[in-house]
Amino acid sequence: MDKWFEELLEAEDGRIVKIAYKDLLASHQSKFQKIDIYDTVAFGRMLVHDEVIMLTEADEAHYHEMIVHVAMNVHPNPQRVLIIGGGDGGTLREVLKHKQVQTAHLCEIDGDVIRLCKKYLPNLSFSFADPKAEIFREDGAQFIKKKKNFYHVIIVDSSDPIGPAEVLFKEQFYRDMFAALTGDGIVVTQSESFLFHKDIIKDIASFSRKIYPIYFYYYTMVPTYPSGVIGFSFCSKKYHPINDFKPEKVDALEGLKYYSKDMHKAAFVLPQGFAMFLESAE
Ligand code: SPM
Repeated sequence: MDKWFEELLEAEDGRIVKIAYKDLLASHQSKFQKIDIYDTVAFGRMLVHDEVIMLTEADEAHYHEMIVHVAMNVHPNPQRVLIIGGGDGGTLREVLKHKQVQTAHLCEIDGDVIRLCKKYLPNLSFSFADPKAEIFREDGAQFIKKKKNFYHVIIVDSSDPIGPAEVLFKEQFYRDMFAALTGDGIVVTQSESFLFHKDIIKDIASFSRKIYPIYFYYYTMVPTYPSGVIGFSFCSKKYHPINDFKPEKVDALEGLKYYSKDMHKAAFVLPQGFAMFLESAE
């Protein structure tokens, strides 16, 4: 194993991730970011943006199932869904497993991500061909301002809060999503790791609690991310993520690798120190 990819994003904090690879299948500088796709030794194909791992085929289901199915199994009838980001297609694939979905919009700022993932990650990107899917190659922060009282569920499958995704971690964007939701809508956003990104999560929790009646943080395991875990914000106008969970909906989902009825509930159980920290965030 003589070729190694190194993710250095958090090197200043004393940690890096190294993934051995066989080949670099594609490398492209788009208008927004550098996009690389590797064939790794142990984790299948790997998508990287600006030297930060977005997904590997080995553990992408841990992320995509958990960013999607929690909200979709809490909302009683999520007919209209919006995904912001998610240009690889993994989140869209999971959304379309729900038969109630009539329209799935996906708004990805970087069309080159979609193009390359269609070619190199077919196990995720096959979802783009579904007739219920409509793809917009636009800035999600601008796209959302045009929608009012429309979506039952909005999922923000973003990269980290640097570069093109930075605006997706701001209070105004959460306010615009609130306006784009129906009266009982739910938002789920990629909200970083409770192990290493407490300040980011504290900010999101703080302004989300001012905007949404219900806010919770939950998490999943992604071994190829630097901390091994990544979390999500659950922001809801009406439905509680546990009290309004509809476990019978899980039985209809095919091909699950990580999400289950028990995992839905377990994901909201936080380590005591972080739970107290989050509770005190104002
Ligand atoms: N559809 C997959 C997109 C991945 N989105 C999340 C990427 C997060 C990568 N960084 C993890 C933590 C490092 N700060």
